[in-house]
Amino acid sequence: MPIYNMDFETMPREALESIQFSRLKTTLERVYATVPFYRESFNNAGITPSSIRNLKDLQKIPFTVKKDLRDNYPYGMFAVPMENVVRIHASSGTTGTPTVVGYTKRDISTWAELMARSLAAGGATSKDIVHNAYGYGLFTGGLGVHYGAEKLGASVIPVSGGNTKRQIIIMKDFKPTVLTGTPSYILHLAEVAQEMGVSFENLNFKCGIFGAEPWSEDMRRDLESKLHLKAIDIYGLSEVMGPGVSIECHEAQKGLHIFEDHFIAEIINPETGETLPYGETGELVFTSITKEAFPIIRYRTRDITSLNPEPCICGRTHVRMKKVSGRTDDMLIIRGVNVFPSQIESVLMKSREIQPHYQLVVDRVDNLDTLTVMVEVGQEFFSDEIKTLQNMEHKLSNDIKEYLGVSAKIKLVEPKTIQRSEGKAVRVIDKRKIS
Ligand code: DLL
Repeated sequence: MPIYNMDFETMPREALESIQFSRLKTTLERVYATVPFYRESFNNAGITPSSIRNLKDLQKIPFTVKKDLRDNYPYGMFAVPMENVVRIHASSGTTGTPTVVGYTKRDISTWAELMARSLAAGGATSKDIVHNAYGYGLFTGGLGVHYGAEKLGASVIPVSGGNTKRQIIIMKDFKPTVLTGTPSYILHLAEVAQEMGVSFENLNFKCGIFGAEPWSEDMRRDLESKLHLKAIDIYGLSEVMGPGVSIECHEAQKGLHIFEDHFIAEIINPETGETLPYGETGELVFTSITKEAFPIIRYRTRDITSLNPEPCICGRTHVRMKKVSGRTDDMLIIRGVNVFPSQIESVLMKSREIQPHYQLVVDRVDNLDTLTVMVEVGQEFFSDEIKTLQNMEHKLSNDIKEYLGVSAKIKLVEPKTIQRSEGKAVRVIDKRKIS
């Protein structure tokens, strides 16, 4: 599959870094002149844009965190007058004030280019028909993929999330070849297709471009075998742009290439804020270097990953980030042991009796943290034999203890008990936070 933007995506490191530095300087000068938050934060650190003399100097600049965006709600972080803003997106705001982001015409065009690059990297071409099941609206998934697919010259079906039975009929009749959506919603689509007697084997998909939430390698294998397609991981976040910040190439599927001519990535130690070398795992931090309406400087994503600068067999030179295992704020600490929901997912999915629908309930009983894993068992295994189910629960609990070192109570539940998602799945219910 051709690389969409050969010049930039395969640029030698030295040339890439020189472009990064000049774009960074321009961005820093702009935010210093136009965004009071950045001017104040630079002043407090005793720096001005001219103190940044090379890429490493970026580390002198203070971080930006989600709270800063909330404090400047809704438009305080915008670097252009509203008359130049042509689009607004926002996070769902389930955990507080939503974060609001804006785009100029040029930002929308850059985003479309990066999404066209992404779709091409995932295996799509102008001949493809894209069934886009990411939600359209304030969430960046739907429109992000949409504009990128059009830019690539593909045909987009803007189905959005939900209305699942109708989606299956569309898949049969319109014969789309590329599927996009969150892994948890796609799993639901597969389930409904099966109920309707439709086999993905008889549909026309060749690849799926899935992201917006963590999903394990085991989930990837499950989706690939159920859907008969190649499942590609795409990453992004509204604060930095939306989908299309990084993507796996279909050739290697080994890490997600970050579009470094638009974003500078760093990995930091989340406790100390110190920048870590390539290969080490920590929190991902992004600086945007081409955005006009909503530039972002050293934004702490809370996503946990590592960076790999080695050249890739696909020819792209941009650094790759490892599949995101989870967020610092999703990490569960159960009696002192750190565990991500995606690690539990991996263990569960090794059992053939288990369906990939689960929810983790964390509580505190007598001052001790407890973890209960509610997971669905396949219809064929859901017998009335209490003993069989108890044995299964016992085995899964042992597996979790053995692989992850954490004690968990397993509760096998009937098929279709766990609520299905139309967007991002809710994996954790933390009762400690509720009470
Ligand atoms: O989820 C943008 C997006 C849309 C990405 C469609 C990919 C596909 P937000 O709603 O702002 O934006 O959520 C961003 O979602 O910080 C990660 O925690 C998580 N996330 C996104 N992609 C992945 C992924 C969109 N591939 C937050 N793997 C990010 C794991 C992901 N987590």
